[in-house]
Amino acid sequence: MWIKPPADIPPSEITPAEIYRGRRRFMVTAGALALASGLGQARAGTLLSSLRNPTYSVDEELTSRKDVTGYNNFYEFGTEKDDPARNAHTLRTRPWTLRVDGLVRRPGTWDIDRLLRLAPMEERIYRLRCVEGWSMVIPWQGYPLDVLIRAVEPLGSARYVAFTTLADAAQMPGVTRRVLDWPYREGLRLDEARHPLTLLTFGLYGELLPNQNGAPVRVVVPWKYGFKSAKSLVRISFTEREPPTSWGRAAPREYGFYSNVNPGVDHPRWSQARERRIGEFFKRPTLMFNGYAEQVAALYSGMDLRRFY
Ligand SMILES: Nc1nc2c(c(=O)[nH]1)N[C@H]1C(S)=C(S)[C@@H](COP(=O)(O)O)O[C@H]1N2
Ligand SMILES: [Mo]
Repeated sequence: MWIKPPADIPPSEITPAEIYRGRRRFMVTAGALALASGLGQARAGTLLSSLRNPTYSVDEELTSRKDVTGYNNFYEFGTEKDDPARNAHTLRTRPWTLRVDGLVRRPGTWDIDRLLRLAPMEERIYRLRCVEGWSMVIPWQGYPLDVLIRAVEPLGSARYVAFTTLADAAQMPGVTRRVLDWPYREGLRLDEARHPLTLLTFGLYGELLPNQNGAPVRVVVPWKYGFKSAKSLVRISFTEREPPTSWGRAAPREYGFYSNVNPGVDHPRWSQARERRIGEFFKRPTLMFNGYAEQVAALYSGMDLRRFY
């Protein structure tokens, strides 16, 4: 089965996932993938067919797959950059469910393979800027979070979404250390969550997400610092009030709820004016909203971004 391209993508832009690797391999479409995962075989390395969405992709050199999957922040598996790649093999990503609840007309529990098939997989090449001062360019596979939001029908009173990620000490050695208040929690304003750039993400480099990158499902919010992009989601709740976040609770002066990439607002302990693109030597200037200002600035018109950092 081949997934029909979304109507706004010209066929000339369709790029199969195999371009990433020289090896010839079998394509696994979403249908076959569901079958494989039913048999307990879905794992990192399983190909995920997708269609490049050029409207939401940047034309910049990709960060190597080795760096994307080897230099990570995923504190549930340790605080060193190479800890997640070394330790995350213990994460079991099947079976897996995502609970969607709170202020919605259709709360429910989504099996990961049903969630995978909810919409056509798109490939989007996004910049990711970590609050620590490094950045990457990553080809993700996913579809807009708004597809799921529409499916669950938020009530008029819903103003925020709260993300909760897995915290299981049996699978995640870092959870036994109290570096953060587990489970890892994040949140977005509802209009941010519904923005077409906000991606519910299942893969990278044309394959199911490696565990260290947040398998089996994470969110990617490219105009915000990386920590807003919560990994290994188990619950999405719709709320009326701004939800608490793990980093906000750990250090409220340093990590605000918005955490938009902003070269003009420094972290209290370091400048955010420049960044090191992983794989490059010289630093480059950090762009307002990580370079996505044209698409997202309107979300914050009239807001003082020094106060709402
Ligand atoms: N559950 C969870 N999600 C998380 C983190 C984490 O420690 N735990 N780290 C965040 C940070 S600080 C960054 S920069 C990105 C890194 O994503 P990547 O490793 O896939 O590049 O994941 C974010 N999501
Ligand atoms: Mo980060």
